[in-house]
Amino acid sequence: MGLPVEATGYEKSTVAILPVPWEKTTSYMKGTGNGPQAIIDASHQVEFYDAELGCESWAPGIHTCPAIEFGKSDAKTALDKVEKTFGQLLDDKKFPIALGGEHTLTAGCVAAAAKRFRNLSILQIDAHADLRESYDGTPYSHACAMRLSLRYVKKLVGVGIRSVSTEEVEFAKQHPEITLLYDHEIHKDPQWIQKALQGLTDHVYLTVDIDGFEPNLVPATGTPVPGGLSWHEGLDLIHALFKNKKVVGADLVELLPMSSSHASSFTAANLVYKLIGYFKKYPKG
Ligand SMILES: [Mn+2]
Repeated sequence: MGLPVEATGYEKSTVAILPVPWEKTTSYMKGTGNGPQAIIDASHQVEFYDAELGCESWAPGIHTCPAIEFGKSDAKTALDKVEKTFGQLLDDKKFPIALGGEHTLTAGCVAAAAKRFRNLSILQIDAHADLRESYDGTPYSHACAMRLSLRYVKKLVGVGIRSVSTEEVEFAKQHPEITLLYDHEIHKDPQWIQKALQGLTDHVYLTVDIDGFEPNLVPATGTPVPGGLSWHEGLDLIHALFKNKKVVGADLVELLPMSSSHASSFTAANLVYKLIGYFKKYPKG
């Protein structure tokens, strides 16, 4: 954000931004590995003062970690790296926010969080259910992100879902720990935020696939789908989440920077700052 340098040190900062430029299995448009840097670049234009919260949310500091380097790692090794790095941030009592990269990386963050917070659940904002057992011949596809993450958690709530296979719908039906709030339903249901919260435990990991939002708001993503959450619907949900639950960590994934859509990167950067603002507003032991 171009914060004063004394507000970016690791020790003092309560929030840690972790760039995770992992991209291996993107199926449609490529380039999500450039997402973290684009969000960081755009963050320099984000205003410190948050008009909704009536304060500046950065104090006492936000630390940006070096990007994880994957080299020629396979997916399993990559997830182990993500788990180790994210886990260290949790051990140091930071509120970690991973920037992707493709959705697969969530499984590494969730593995780390679940080992430290028993009874963890996931709130997923996404156009896709990501519940496939395997896709394009690999269980480590972005299309399998939640299926992988379910190994570690008790409950999962997916919101904004509007692109889903028969296999995934059947899988979700057979698993009562999964709540899918379909996009076509939430727009007619004034209770949708309540329903999302009801499906979660007290400790929550938040994963935001940027394609959960409307593609006219964020066109710069690999697999855009019509429909989705508006900016304010998304913020209302996330605000209610931080107010009512302890959010232990978060990620924002699947931004695919495009020079034709710099608004997308800026939206993502603003969203990350909103997460930080809500986190600060509702401190929980
Ligand atoms: Mn996804």
